[in-house]
Amino acid sequence: MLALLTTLLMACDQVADIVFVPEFDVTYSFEAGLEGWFGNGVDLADPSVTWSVGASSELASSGASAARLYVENTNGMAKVWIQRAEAVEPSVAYDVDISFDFGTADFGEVNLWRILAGAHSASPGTAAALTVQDATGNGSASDVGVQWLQKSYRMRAVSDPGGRIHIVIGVWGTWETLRTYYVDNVRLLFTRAS
Ligand SMILES: [Ca+2]
Repeated sequence: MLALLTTLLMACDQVADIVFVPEFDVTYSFEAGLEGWFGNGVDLADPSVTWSVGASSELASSGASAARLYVENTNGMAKVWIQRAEAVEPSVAYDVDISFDFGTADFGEVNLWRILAGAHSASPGTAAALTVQDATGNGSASDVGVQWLQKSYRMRAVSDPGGRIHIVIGVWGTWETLRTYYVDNVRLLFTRAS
């Protein structure tokens, strides 16, 4: 029995030896501005949508400030996000883990927006290029103000010939109203796809 157990443990050790580790592991907390991220968006006309993205000390889940996204979704279809080009190896497929804290006051089951979180070979210029995730609700049935949710997504992306993968974190405005969201404690892991 002991011999069998030892064999199993050795097998486990061997499995552990071939686990792929992230090639790039970066974090952002927006303590010194947007730290290389910038605001971007699509479908911001008819009528013109007022929006802004910046570092803010209003709220934070880590440290003293976070990225703040503000959208007056007057056309009912605005998409606004923070974006950053990460430097990786050129023309390589990566599994990309995007995790972050998402501050949202959206409550209930209706009128929620959708979260955007994507890794792209080129900067997305249309709604169709975006990666849409789950709803923006904070899980409360009533208005309890901004709550921080831990979000985590995995996707595959191929870097461009210049060695860049474009990361997008934001919101898809599916309801005609104005909203403010916060993003903090971002971690990006790039693991070479096997
Ligand atoms: Ca922070």
